[in-house]
Amino acid sequence: MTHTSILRFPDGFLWGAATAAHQNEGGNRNNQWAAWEQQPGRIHNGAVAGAATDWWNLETAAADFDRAAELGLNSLRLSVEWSRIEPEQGVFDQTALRKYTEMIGLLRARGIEPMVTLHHFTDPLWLTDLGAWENSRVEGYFTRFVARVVEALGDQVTLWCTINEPLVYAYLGYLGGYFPPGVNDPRRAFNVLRRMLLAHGRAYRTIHRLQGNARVGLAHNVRVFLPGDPARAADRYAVALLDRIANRNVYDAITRGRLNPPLGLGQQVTHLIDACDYIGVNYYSPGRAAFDPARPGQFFTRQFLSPKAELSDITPNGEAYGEIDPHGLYLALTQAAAYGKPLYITENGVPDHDDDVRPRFIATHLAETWRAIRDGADVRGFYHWTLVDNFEWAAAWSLRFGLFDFDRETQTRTPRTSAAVYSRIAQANGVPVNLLEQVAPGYGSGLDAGS
Ligand code: IFM
Repeated sequence: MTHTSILRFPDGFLWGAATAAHQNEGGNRNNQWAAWEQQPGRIHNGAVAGAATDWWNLETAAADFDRAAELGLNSLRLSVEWSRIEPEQGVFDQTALRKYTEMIGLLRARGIEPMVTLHHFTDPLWLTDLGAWENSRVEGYFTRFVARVVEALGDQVTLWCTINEPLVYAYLGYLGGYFPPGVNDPRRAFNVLRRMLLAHGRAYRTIHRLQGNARVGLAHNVRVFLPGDPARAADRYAVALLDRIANRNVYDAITRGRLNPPLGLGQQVTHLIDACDYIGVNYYSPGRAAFDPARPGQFFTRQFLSPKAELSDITPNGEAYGEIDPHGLYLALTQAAAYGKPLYITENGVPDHDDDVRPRFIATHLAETWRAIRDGADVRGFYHWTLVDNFEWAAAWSLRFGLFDFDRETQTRTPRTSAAVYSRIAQANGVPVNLLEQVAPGYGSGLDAGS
């Protein structure tokens, strides 16, 4: 492998950044997160999303889209805010829909293909009052909303992501109590997750009914589990079990239509069979797992961070956000690829306030992506989380994921070194080996890159 060589990606590959409405728009007051932010003790330092990165002001959004275009990005993942579009049950706000049409137009005008997420953690308050995703009618409510969005934006959007990280929504909200509604009840968590997957299937069918050339998937937060002690059979069992619950159950649902325990009894749901055109992989870090007989509530498993691993920034609960392990992305991609669908890496990134890890993080995760493509995974795009530091839910502004540093007081954006690194990769449609060598010395050895 020479230093002029490149880990080349397929033609037409989408190089993007991922964002979300509540984390970027500002001024969202009619959803359950805005309400949650008002409750003492819920959000780090009592912070709120507030003006966020001010994207509801289209001039600010346009300036950030310019930044993305200047980096050489040809795609951007963003979400639409249900509570703006349907502020009251059954009442649709045409002004909000028009504004999203304009926002998407700003992307298109810059040669940036939008990937639009239809649900990214936030629910309108009217839905919260009705029990949110525990209400048996939620599939119908969601599908009606989705149809309105597709009718309004369908001229400009064909790449859709129905729901972002249903597992995170269900488990952090109904198992950990870390997200609203702050419940801790496994039965309710599984019920919510099942309804989200069913709603995904309905949304998939609805979008295709309205738009023949749509490409529809969901974004799954993949947890790659590694055994605490690989030599211990019980730890390997813990890994297999958690992998089934956290990953395979979701893939089985949206490709084979199967609802496996604890989501169901293995029944096949017709509208979920083959209900995705791609699988969206959100990968951040792997999880270590060990068998633990003292934890029946956690399926007799314990998850932990390895003291030997490299760790990312610390979250407000005092633990690192996660381990840094690029090879985990390779494992995530090859596992998902086995379901026979194209893949998009709908999120990958790292909280790293001083940007000393991110340049290497980006280059090595993309080297592993290249390796997965070489080994047969049909990966079509990569979305770095995120463009500009944004509101990181319960951790608020304490975790910084952006290619651009963001000063909340002044709304100033400053490019980080990692923005230049990602830009070089996007513009080259691949990872230049000399860049990889520069940011991650030695990482490329053993890769057969060609020139
Ligand atoms: O900020 C979140 C995003 O909303 C969903 N995926 C993980 C990101 C970083 O934690």
